[in-house]
This record gives sequence, C-alpha cells and structure tokens, in this order.
Amino acid sequence: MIKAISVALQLRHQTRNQVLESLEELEGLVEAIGGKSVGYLVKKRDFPDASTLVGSSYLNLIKELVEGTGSNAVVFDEFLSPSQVRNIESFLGVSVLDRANVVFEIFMARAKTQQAKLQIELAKLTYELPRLYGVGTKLSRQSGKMGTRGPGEQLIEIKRRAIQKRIHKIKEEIEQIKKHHKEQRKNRLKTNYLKVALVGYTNAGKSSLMKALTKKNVFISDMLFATLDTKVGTSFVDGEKIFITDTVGFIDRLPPELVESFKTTLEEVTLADLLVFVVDISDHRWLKKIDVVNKILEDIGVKDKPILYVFNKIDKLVSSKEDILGFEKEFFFEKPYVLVSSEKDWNIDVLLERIKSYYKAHFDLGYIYA
Ligand SMILES: Nc1nc2c(ncn2[C@@H]2O[C@H](COP(=O)(O)OP(=O)(O)OP(=O)(O)O)[C@@H](O)[C@H]2O)c(=O)[nH]1
Ligand SMILES: [Mg+2]
Repeated sequence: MIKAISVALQLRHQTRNQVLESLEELEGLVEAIGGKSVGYLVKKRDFPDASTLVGSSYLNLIKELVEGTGSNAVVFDEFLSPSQVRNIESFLGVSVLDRANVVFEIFMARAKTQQAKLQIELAKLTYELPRLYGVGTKLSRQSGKMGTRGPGEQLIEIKRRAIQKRIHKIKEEIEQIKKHHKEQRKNRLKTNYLKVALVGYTNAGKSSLMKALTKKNVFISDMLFATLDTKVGTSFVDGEKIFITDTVGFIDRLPPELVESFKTTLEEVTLADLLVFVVDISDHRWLKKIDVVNKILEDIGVKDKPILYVFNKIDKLVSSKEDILGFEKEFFFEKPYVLVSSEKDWNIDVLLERIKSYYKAHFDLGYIYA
C-alpha cells in the first residue's frame, strides 16, 4: 500500500489556501488508489526548479519527513518531467508520483469496459512516450564512447517503437468499438427522444441524480472517479421518454492526454440536446469547479449547448425541502438552475418539469436526424 508524503509548490501568483485545497484533492486521489497521505509539505518558490521542482536543499526536508513517517512514496501536486522524477527518486530512495500518475492509476483500476481500458492505456502511453528519453540518459551513458549509440539508447528506441505500435493498435480497436456504438446510437437517435447528458466535477452526485431520475441502479460512491463508463438510462416526462446519460467526472488539471483519449466516451455529451450540469453546492469551491468543468466542455467542443445547472446536495445546507425557498432568496446565480437533493429526492420533480420545457422548445422546433 502507498504511504505517501504529499508535496506542493506555492508559486508567486498562488495563495496558500489555493495550494492547500488542491493538496487536499490530491490526498483524495491518493486514497482513491488505496493509498494514504500521511503528511504534506508546501514549498514557496518564485518559479519551479528545473531539476528537482522544489530545489535540492528542500529535498533534505522531504527526506527527513519520509524517513520519520516510514513513507514509501512522495506524491507531487504537479506534472513532473522525467528528469525531475529521476533526480528526486534517486535522492529520496522512494517512489515518486505526480498528479498525472495518480489519476492514471485510478482510471486503470476503475475501468471496466474494454473501451475504457483501451482509452486509459492510450492516454498513459501517450503521456509516457515523450518521457522515455529522460529515463534512458542514465543507461546510455554506459556506452562511454562519444558519438556512438549506447545500448541504453538502443533499448529506448526498441521500447519507443513498441509503444508506437501499441498506440496504433489501440486506436484501431477503439475505432472498431466506436463503429459498433454508432450503430446502437443511431437507433436511439432515430427514436426522436430528448437526449440529456449529466456532466460535472467528480463526486458532484451525477450518478446519484441519474438514479433519482431513472431509478436505474448505478454505482454511487464517495470516492473520486466512481464512474468511468458512460451509462444511458431513461426517464419519462408526461409519458414521453427521455434518454439520460451519466458520464465520467472532471477534475482540475486533468492530464490533457486523458481528456483527449476520453473524447470517444464523451461523444454522448457532444450528441446531447441538453447538458445537465451537476454541482455539489455544499462544497465551498463550487464556483471554481464550475469553471474547471466549463473549460473541459470547451475543450471537447460543447460549450454552446443549452445548459441547465443542478445544484445538488442542498440537504447539506438546509434541513428540509421547505427551507430551499428561503435559501434561494439569498442565493444568486445568473444562469438557469434548480436546487435539488438526489439523495432525499427533493425537487427532482421540479427538475423534470424544467427538462420538460427544454423538451418542448426542442421538439417545437422540429427535428433533424444526425
Ligand atoms: N448529502 C448528499 N449526498 C449526496 C447527494 N448526491 C450524492 N451524494 C453523495 O455524494 C457522493 C458522490 O456521489 P456520486 O453520485 O457517486 O457522484 P458522481 O458525480 O457520480 O461521482 P464520480 O462518478 O466519481 O464522478 C456519494 O457519497 C453520494 O452518496 C445528495 O443529494 N445529498
Ligand atoms: Mg458517477
């Protein structure tokens, strides 16, 4: 099991609180891979150190803490370069992970369907490919002679080709699965139902809302990235069927390779008529998290779709359904929204009514087959 010290940098433009919040999230991610963060350190710097991120003298302090706590890993709340990983690892003598490594680990452990497994492997290999050279420098020095390709370098070349070949193969396989899904989707499209996609930050309660809306038994858990595979369920508004899709959650500073490789899964989002944007309103970072999700929606090219915000977990802020009205009087948000509790089933009927109005607007305009 991973027993880790978490380390973050505080750069000039960052407040201590911002850094601590991000660290707290990182600790949640470490827990999601079955590990535990037993302590943290924050190093203030004007800019990151190129070879060790935190500066070599600070590594002494990290080492002390690692030894004092008997930790077997150090997790950095940053994306490290291969040479940084190598330098830090050789100084500390324990495993070094960065934010991307931890996220990849979670995704690999959680992926259930063949498609999700392939997508995560693709993201991981794409992340590793340009980083191979860093790992090799130590090996290639073994050759000794200038101007010759050492055995280390040849090894890297072989590994690089193998990875490229695997990437190619995975892309082909994903393409095959995609074709199959397209067929299934075509049938759904033909049926002329409203398609709603639930999007949002990880742990916001998307799957819980999916369950409240569709009564479908989905996996709900208080862990980050509980859902990795897109699931489609159905609900009814005035007897009319609507399709609802539950999707993978987003997180701040998601490795770009991951967003790229999950685009296929997120295709359901691009095809939706309406995005229901689920927000955990009991989390004091909710506004920031909305920004993070919006940025990713922009990346996958869907920011212009109609969005209905659903502020979930209102039961954590008010004690009864009747109190929601009082809360709303003090609450300001300029876009269309509904306050709900998926767990207590509060205002789910109101949400369905709101979806109904989109439904009407959508179908009054006619329908174009994709
Ligand atoms: N109090 C309260 N807790 C909720 C509510 N909705 C969800 N939760 C809890 O929040 C946690 C996350 O819920 P999920 O539905 O798994 O969240 P998600 O957005 O699907 O998360 P990922 O799939 O990990 O992205 C679980 O522990 C739920 O029980 C709610 O309305 N009220
Ligand atoms: Mg989920």
